[in-house]
Amino acid sequence: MIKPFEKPIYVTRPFLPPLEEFCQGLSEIWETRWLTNNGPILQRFTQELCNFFKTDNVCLFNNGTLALQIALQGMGISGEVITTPFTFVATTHTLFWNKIRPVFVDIEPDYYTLDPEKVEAAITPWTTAILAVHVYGHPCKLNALADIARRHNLRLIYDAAHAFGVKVDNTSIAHFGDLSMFSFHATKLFHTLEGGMLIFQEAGLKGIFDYLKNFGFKNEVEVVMPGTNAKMNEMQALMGIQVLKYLEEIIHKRARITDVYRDRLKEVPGIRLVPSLSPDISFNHAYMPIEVDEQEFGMSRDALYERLKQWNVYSRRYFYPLVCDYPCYRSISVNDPLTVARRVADSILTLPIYDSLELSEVETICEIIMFLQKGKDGLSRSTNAVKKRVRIK
Ligand code: T4K
Repeated sequence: MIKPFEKPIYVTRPFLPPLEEFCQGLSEIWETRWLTNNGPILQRFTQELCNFFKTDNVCLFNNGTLALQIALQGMGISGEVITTPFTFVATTHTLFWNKIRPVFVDIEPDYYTLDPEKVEAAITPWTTAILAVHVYGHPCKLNALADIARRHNLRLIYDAAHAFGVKVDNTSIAHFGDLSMFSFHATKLFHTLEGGMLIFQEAGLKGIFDYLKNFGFKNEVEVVMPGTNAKMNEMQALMGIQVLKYLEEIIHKRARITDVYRDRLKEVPGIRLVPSLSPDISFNHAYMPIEVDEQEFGMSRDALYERLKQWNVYSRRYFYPLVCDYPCYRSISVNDPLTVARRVADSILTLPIYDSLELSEVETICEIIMFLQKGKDGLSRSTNAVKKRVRIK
C-alpha cells in the first residue's frame, strides 16, 4: 500500500553547505564589514569561476535576469531577436526591457531546444541575434546555430540558466556562442541564493558589463553610461564558493535520481522520456521532464499534476504556458505555428529532483505515477473532476 508523503516533496530544494562552513565564512564578512560593491569574497569567487571555466571573461550579477538584460544592452542588440517560446518568461522579458522584438520560433521534439531550420526561416533584415535556451540543461543544436549565426552575421546568445556544469566534448557549454548567461537562483543545482553570471568571448565586453551593473561608475565622480544596480553581494559570493566545492557530488546524486526515474518510468504507457543524450555530453541533470500522453496514460498532464499533489508531490509544469501566450506578449504576431512547442507545453511535467531527494522517495514517486496510470485509485481521471476534488479539499 503506497502512502502519501508525510512532508511535501517539491520539484526542487536548494543544496546547502554544512552550516558550520557557512558560519565560518560569515565571520570573515563580520570582520571586514564589507558587504557588497566588489568585495574581497566576490573577487575570490570570480577568480574561482575564471579557473573553473578557464577564461577571464566572467562577470557576476545579483540574478540571471539582470545579467541577460545587461548582456543584450552591452552588446548593443536591437531590432528583432529569434528566440524560443518554451522557456521561463525571464528570457523574453530581457528582450522587452531592451525594446527588442522577440520572434518566436518552434523547438525540436527531442530535447525541446530551438529548431535551427525554423530559426533560419525567420531571419529578416531586422534580425540582429539568436537567443537560444539550453532548456533543462540540454545543449542546443550548437553547430547548426553557430553556422546560421555566422552565415547571417548574427550574434548568438545562450540563455544557459539551467546548464551550469554541462560539457560538450569536454568543453564547458559556456564556451559556445558569443555569450552565455547562467542563473544562480536558489532553485538551480548550483546557486548563490540569487545570482547570475555572464561568460563571453569578447574580452572588451567585461568593462561595459562592469559599468552597467554598477550605475555606470568609472570612479567616484565619473558616470560613463546610465547603468543600473545588478551587483552580486558578499553573502551570495560566499554561498557560491561553498556550493562550488560540492558541485560534482550534487551532479552525481542527481544522476542517480535520473537513473531511477528513467528505469522505473521507461515502460509506463503514455509517459515519454527525453531520449538519452549523446555520449559526448556530460550532463548536469538539472530537471526531470516527462511528457504525458493523455490517451495512452489515461489521464491528462494537468490531471496527473493535480493528482500528485494529493500524494504530497509537487511537480511543476515548466514551461507552460508558452511565453507568447502570456497576456503581455499576446499582441506580438507569431508566424510559426509552434506545433511542437504547443504540444510539449501541454504535455510536459517536471518531476522532483534535487541532491537530498532519497532514491527510495524517487521509487515511491514512480510507484504513485504507475498506480495512477492503472487507475487503481478508482477516481475519475478527467482534469475537471480532479480540479473539483482539489478545490473541495
Ligand atoms: N532563463 C531561464 C531559462 C530560467 O529558467 C530562469 C529562471 C531565468 C532565465 C532567470 O534567472 P534568475 O533571474 O531567476 O536568476 C523558479 C526560479 O525562481 C527561476 O529562477 C527559474 N528560472 C524558474 C525555472 O523557476 P518558480 O516561480 O517556479 O520558483 P518557486 O519559488 O515556485 O520554487 C520552486 C520550488 O523550489 C518550490 O516549490 C520549493 C523550492 N524552493 C524554492 C525556493 C525559492 C525551495 O525549497 N527553497 C527556495 O528558496 O521560479
